[in-house]
Amino acid sequence: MASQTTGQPVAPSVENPSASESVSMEELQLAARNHAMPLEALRYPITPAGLHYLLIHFDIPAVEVASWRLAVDGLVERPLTLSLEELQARPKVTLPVTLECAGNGRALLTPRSISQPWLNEAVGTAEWTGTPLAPILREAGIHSDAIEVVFTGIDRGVQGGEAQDYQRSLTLDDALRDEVLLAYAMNGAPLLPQHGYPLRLIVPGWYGMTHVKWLRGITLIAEAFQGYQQAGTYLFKKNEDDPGVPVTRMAPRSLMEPPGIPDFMSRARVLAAGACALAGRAWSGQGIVERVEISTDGGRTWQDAALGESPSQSPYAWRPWTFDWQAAPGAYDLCSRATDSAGNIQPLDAPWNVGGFMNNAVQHVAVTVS
Ligand SMILES: Nc1nc2c(c(=O)[nH]1)N[C@H]1C(S)=C(S)[C@@H](COP(=O)(O)O)O[C@H]1N2
Ligand SMILES: [Mo]
Repeated sequence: MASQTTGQPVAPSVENPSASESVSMEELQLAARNHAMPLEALRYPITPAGLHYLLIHFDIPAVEVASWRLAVDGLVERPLTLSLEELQARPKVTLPVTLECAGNGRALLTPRSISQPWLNEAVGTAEWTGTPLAPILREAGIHSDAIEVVFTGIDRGVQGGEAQDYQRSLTLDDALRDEVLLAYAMNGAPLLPQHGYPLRLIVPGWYGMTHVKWLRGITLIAEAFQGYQQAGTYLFKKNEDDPGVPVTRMAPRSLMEPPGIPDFMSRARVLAAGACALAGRAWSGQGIVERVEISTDGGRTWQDAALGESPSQSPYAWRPWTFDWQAAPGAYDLCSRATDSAGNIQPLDAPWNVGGFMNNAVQHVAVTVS
């Protein structure tokens, strides 16, 4: 068990973006459609579907499952057309997977990149059930010229001035990994309309944009895909002239279930003095989380938390952590930070970038103990 902390009381830091530049009505419009996971839902190892975060670029499409088909085409020997029933009759896998939006933490970077203004909570873990992708690609017969696989959703819209279907690609090697699934169920029930009914891609370990919802097409191609969601965004750019590096796997992050009770407007926490069991979850797509540390003084000093097992011991789902805190009266800035098996550690400040991606800086939870 973690030892008792004696951190000095410090002024709580505030995460509320009202401290910086105002959020626009357009950002509010996006934020009202695309909700985060309320932090208290960190108590559930598997996030109830209605509490899982949501990100929908365009509209949730209407789908008639009787006429819906998945097409597998492009550089294949035998193009396939599969109904939902045919996909469900194939080998079935259920896997807990943590999904996080690549823009999680965007609104906490200064200056703020203008898009969905996430704080820290664009995350969720679900049990996804589906059929592995690789055997389907192999059945279709992969042409020797194929180097990428493009996944196309039914949804359509305009972004960056371009009318488009929502499309993302993977290299053939990434697409053929065993854990990549075509999922038709979430937490044991058919996908909800907002989560991609009837079928979505699940690419464990990768940021959210990769997991194409409302999937209708899988196309093998001989060149690097240049669609907007691949080549026009999801690039980590240090400045506007930087060609950028593609955003792929999730950087390590941990979150704390806020203790005590919240203030309605600021969401700062109020807590009675005494023993307080802090808890949260941590994940990484670049390795396994091997360590979580807690700070009660805004990241000046750290102590180890106790780590538990991920749901069903899935290497692709978050791990729970706990920390026994003896809370003395005062003001605290509680933080947690994760380290993964690849040696990545959450920073106190993540590097600014044009799109506001991959901000895995430690969370600050302002607490007043009385
Ligand atoms: N077809 C389609 N797939 C999509 C998106 C989308 O807008 N259209 N959004 C992506 C993004 S950016 C994220 S973060 C995840 C969110 O998945 P969720 O809403 O099920 O949590 O879906 C991804 N898949
Ligand atoms: Mo996202």
